[in-house]
Amino acid sequence: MKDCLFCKIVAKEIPAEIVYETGRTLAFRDIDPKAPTHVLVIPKEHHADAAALAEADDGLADEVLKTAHAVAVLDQVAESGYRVVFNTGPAAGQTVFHTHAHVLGGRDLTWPPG
Ligand code: D5M
Repeated sequence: MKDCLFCKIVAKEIPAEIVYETGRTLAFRDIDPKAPTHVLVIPKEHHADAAALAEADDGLADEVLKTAHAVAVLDQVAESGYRVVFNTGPAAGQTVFHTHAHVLGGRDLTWPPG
């Protein structure tokens, strides 16, 4: 999608530190990490938010979650525990409207998040 930051990362028009990739998903390190592991997992296809991704109803949301787990294994945080977060909508803090799962780990995470 034109003018979408994460579509530009998929198209390799903007650089990113890619850590894992499947046919339909891409995982790259967050530019402003909030934990030792902070990776964003996106569907390569543009969906504005998690609700739109769920609506796609073709297994893509499953693939995003599987990629999130693969990232946690790669970064060696799967055993100790990690968090997967989809900020959905402005009040939840979503700033980039190409849906993305934040994969956070490598430190003790507090609950509830702010
Ligand atoms: O999360 C949007 C996230 O996207 C936020 O944590 C920063 C990150 N971000 C923004 N630009 C980039 C680039 N260019 N590379 C990597 N990460 C980036 P949200 O849930 O929408 O607030």
